[in-house]
Amino acid sequence: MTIANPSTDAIVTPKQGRLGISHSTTGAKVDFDLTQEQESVRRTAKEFTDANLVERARDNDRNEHFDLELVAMMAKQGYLGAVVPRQYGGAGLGYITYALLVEEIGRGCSSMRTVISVQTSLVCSSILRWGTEDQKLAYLPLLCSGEWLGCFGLTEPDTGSDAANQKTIATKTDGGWSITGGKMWISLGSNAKVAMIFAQTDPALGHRGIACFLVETDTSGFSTAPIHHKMGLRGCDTAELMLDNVLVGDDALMGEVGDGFKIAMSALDNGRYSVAAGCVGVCQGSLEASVDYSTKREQFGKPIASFQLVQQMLAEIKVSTEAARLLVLKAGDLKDKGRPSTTETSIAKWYATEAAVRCADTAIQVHGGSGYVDDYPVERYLRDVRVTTLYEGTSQIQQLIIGRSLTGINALTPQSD
Ligand code: COS
Repeated sequence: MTIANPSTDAIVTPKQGRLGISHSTTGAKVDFDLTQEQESVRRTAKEFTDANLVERARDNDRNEHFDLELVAMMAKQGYLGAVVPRQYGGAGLGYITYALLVEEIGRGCSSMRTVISVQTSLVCSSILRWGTEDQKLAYLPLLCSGEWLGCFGLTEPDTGSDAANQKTIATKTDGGWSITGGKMWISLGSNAKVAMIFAQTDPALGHRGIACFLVETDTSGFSTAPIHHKMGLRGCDTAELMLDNVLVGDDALMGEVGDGFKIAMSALDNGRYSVAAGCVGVCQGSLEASVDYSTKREQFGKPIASFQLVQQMLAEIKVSTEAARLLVLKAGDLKDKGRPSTTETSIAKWYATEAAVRCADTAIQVHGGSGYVDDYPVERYLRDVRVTTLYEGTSQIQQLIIGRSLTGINALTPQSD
């Protein structure tokens, strides 16, 4: 998809409007066709997903197995460094193209999609934007190739939505820092070789005292514990991180002391985008499974798809899928143009994650009793996707970001009379 604006070359002229929509020559022009590269990446990701992820997703879910072989296969496809420039070992894709591939992976397996979201959008994108040249050269090739996994250590046992309230402390030493604290609900935490660790350097400074460190997880004092019995994402590694006087050099600092909160927020602008794209995949998967099932399953002597109330459910899933996809691609267009996209990303994340929960739930309704067991993917879709309205910022946090952009009022800070 290419979305043009008046300041760039016209992609669709009024006479050429492929959708039969004519715009004035001074208005915005929208072209819903994919470029050849986008179409090719999407098709390859679809084939990869159908050939590899779909089949293994159920067993990995049943066995709570974090499938490192699949992770290596995704790395080989270039999916772990998709938006990283080639000079650092990435695939150099744009954000719209990235969303298309994340959607396909998300349709197959949200656990594997989470690997891409964390590795590519949270960790690689942050190093790319905030890292020194040495840090980029040291870590990006290892992360893009999948040789190393990375994780994002922001959330703590007592620090979720209020991300500025970091209890992990970094204390200055001679030539480096000592970090002590704990992180919670960290995707890839048990397997990561490098962790982005956010820590407070001076509590009096609030969010302006937070720093971000690239901590290699084999450093003395760093330990992890896996988290089991999750509702979904059972094929993904989720862990708790413990840091007990972990000593790192000054060269582990990313950005300046005090940049940590901005690093976290900019990382989440990218992470939320990929979560939203993956949720479009779950919507699409729910749609395909429901159409397939309802056209084959017969009741009262005819396919259940012939009943109006079933068609209504299919239509609801379809419209939610299309709307979610367009919101993701709109945010991606801004990212590709290097424009601010925080609000549009929150809009896409809020809508797409809630839509995915709704679509998966409706798909179970279409499947009836069969949808309640894992012979079909829809019950896993629902369990896997339920966390997406919680992680990387709850739906309520996205709504507050949107509300603030509309009103200029930060609902989280005390208002003066
Ligand atoms: N990119 C870069 N910088 C950003 C930013 C963004 N998207 N959003 C905010 N900032 C900066 C602001 O510019 C401000 O900078 P200054 O110190 O120079 O003024 C600073 O960060 C503080 O911003 P703000 O006042 O908006 O912070 P709030 O404390 O009001 O918090 C929310 C904002 C609630 C949006 C934030 O805490 C948040 O996203 N919380 C959810 C955390 C989350 O998603 N956790 C899940 C972790 S991963 S599972």
